[in-house]
Amino acid sequence: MSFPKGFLWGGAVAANQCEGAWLEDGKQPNVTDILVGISSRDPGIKWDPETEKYEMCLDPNKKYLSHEGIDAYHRYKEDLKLMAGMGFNCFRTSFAWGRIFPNGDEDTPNEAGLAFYDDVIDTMLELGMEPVITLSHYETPLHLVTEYGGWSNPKMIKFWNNYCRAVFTRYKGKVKYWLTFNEVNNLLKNPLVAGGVLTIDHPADPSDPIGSTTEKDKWQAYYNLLVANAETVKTAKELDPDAKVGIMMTASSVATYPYNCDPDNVMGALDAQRMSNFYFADPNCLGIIPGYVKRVWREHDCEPVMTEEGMQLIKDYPVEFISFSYYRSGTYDKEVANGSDTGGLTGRSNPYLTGCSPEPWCWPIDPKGIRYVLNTYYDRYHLPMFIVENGIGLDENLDENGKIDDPFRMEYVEDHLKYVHEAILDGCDVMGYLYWGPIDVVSAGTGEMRKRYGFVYVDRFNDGHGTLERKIKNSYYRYKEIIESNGEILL
Ligand code: BGP
Repeated sequence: MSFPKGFLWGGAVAANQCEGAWLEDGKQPNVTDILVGISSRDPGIKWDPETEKYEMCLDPNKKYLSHEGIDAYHRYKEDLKLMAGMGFNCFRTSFAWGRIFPNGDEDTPNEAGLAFYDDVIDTMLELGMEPVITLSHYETPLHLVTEYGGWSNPKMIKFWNNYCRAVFTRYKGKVKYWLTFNEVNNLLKNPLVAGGVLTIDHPADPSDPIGSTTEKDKWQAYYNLLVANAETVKTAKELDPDAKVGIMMTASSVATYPYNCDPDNVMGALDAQRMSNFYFADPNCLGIIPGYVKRVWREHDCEPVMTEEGMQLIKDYPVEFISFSYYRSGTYDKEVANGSDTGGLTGRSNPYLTGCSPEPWCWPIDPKGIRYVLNTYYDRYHLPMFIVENGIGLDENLDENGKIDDPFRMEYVEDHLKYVHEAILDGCDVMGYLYWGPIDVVSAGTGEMRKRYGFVYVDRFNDGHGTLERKIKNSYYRYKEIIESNGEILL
């Protein structure tokens, strides 16, 4: 039994990490534009005591590489051709919300933004690639953050619906797969990035906008995002019945293993899975707010304001598939504080895993974890699953012949695909596999170019210099072979 017929093979990027052109053709800043990387705790905004508002104030000593990205805004045709050259039948990118609704609260969209995406989508279709579009890959327009406080404000639901209606109407019959919010379950860990959440009304400490976010703000954003997800499904059904809407989760936290069989660690691992993962997927896949979430609300006095209408929407409009990123697993040990980064949770290092990505990132490599994630989600939700991010970031330079040989990357991919196949044999319904960053892009976490995921190299460096020339790495040919054989050559 091989990979299913019609399996979606390809890669994924995000507008904010590749397009650049951050203020071109009417686009206004989004939340990632004020951060060097999303792990930064120091956003480029400043509290103005006169207006009592946050204003954008970028640090002139920092390099915001994402502002130019890899200039995909002007080079997307060349890039998409390179992707199609690997035989991709599918490609995921995001729409920068702020290109289409620059401030987010306008009534009508920016035609220039839509015109850009018209051509991106048409080019993908001409090249035989099914577009998969993330509606917001950490791309809340900054105005919605500084003016409304982001997703803790229920007005966001209306702005979001307006945006969804505009793009679902425009791309009806062209875009079938829509992902709502990238890694939405990062909300509790990174509320500014994942939910644009900012306390704009008398923050506890205006010089620490992130630290000022309260539990109540976060949980209100949680509820509003659940309603928005459900509304997205409803709107899509109404405007384009063939379209499918999926939730997008960072699933590495599903693979949080108890460090040992101490019952505290077993329960601690379950808690970590729930509060970093299932707390979001349960409502949007099952239509219920789980008891363990309500317990937190009770015990920490942070229950959000909810309406009957909102709860009904959540119940009536579950998502149609689960998409997710998976990079690595983690462990839970009660003796060690559980941190996190873009790869997922970081606990005590797992002595059974020997490989990891190079320094300074050192993400442990656990291909079996992807089988565990797929089975766990499938047992719980019985929904089709779409792997929309998996990959490895390496520090790479051209060799003396101007080439890059990257067998390590392919070892990572092949090992993960073998366990995806195992999960398919287990009975999991897997729609496809999209490699993260098939062309080098700016890293989400640290905002650097040095961490390269691509099958295609881009000549740009951490200090911002570079010709932006694209060069094919050796892995490009191997991934092509895998796709051509529909994965058969791995089995
Ligand atoms: C995910 C994000 C991506 C991405 C990836 C790798 O969390 O959805 O945007 O970049 O992680 O992370 P990084 O770029 O920090 O290596």
